[in-house]
Amino acid sequence: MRATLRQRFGQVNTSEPLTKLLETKAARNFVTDASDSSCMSDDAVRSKLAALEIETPSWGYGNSGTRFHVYPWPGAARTVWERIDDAALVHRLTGCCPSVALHIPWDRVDDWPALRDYASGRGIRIGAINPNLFGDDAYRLGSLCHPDARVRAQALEDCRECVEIAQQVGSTIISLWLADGTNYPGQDDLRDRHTRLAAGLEELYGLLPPSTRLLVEYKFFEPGFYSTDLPDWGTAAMLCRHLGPQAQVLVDTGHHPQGTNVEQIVAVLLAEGLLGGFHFNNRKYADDDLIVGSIDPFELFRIMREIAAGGAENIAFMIDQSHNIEGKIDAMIQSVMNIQTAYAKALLVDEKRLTEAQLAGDVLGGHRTLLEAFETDVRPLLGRFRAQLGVAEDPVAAFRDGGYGDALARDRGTASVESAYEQL
Ligand code: RM4
Ligand code: MN
Ligand code: MN
Repeated sequence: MRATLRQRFGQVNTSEPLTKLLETKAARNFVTDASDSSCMSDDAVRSKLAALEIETPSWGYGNSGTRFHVYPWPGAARTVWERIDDAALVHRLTGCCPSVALHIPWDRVDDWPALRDYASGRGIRIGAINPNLFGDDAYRLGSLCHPDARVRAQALEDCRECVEIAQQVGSTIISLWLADGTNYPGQDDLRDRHTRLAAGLEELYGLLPPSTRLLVEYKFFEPGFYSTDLPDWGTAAMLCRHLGPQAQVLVDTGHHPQGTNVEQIVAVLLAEGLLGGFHFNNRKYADDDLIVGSIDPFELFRIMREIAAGGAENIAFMIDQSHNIEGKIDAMIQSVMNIQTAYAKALLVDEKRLTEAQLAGDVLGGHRTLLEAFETDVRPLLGRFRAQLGVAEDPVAAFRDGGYGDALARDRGTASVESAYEQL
């Protein structure tokens, strides 16, 4: 059983001895070119980049806003069909975003095979299915952790529907974020909530077909301001380990307290076989959902460096972003490009020199080795990579100069939107 899952998922939730990972690390990193440089060759970097598929979120293409106001963007997608069109356009322009994540019920349709065919007719597929367990009045006090068993049953039913949808659209990922939490000490029993959560996740896990993974997302606050039932990676990892190999942790880069060392979380989850995927975005203060790498490109580099060192196989690279004051499509493309830039730099780390510095206790030497890769101008390399894919060197410019925005604004008009996500 374990061997089959390992083949299917690559690195899976396992307690295999970590010494094994040390051996594979050495093999993975010292890809040398003919000149015997210990950096990865240009060809090798480009083939790693070609293997990096980035999933974009349907909810990033509609109008969204803060709790203060929604500023509608001319031509923003109004329906799930238009959101798929936009995701397909991003894939056409970047060559590396072949799937789109859906949020249920925001993206609900009557005929799922028709939606799957619509997506494939546009050159993409449907990716992670995200059950939305916060958009119903019943969920005021939580979903899987709600004190009332009837609401917990409703939440599980919503999850069951998502598992069925995933099967119908050919998706193998259920990506679960719970808005569950409390606002005040004494509002509910924290230990009981944890027990309810574990029980609910166990039931959900039991519904998964063998080929499907459950990615468990954590977030330290919001909408709960006192406690969140899945507040951190440790809780998520503990629950995933308890559930079994089809459960892995999803790291949303905006879901940590200030100053958290996110790349260390990534490193540890990778080492433990528990890293299932990412929701990329950037933040300054809270869960800001800004363009990936816009505030802290060095953090993005450090995260991608752990991926470059640990292996990207079977990790779901997804964007979770919303655009409140900017256009949707070019912002999404910019995020994709920023991830690729960070990954290309990360792949250029001179691993041999780095290891030597680390073993010699050369603190500054190790640090400078990382900085050297971060400071490398990878634009020419990315230009060559994109030429090879047959897309423009600067896909954002291609979108802006290609008249796409004007055409969409003409066809779709400007919606009048009252509240954020409910009316994507
Ligand atoms: C949450 C979390 C989820 C996303 C919702 C909209 O903060 O990041 O992944 O689906 O927002
Ligand atoms: Mn997220
Ligand atoms: Mn979030």
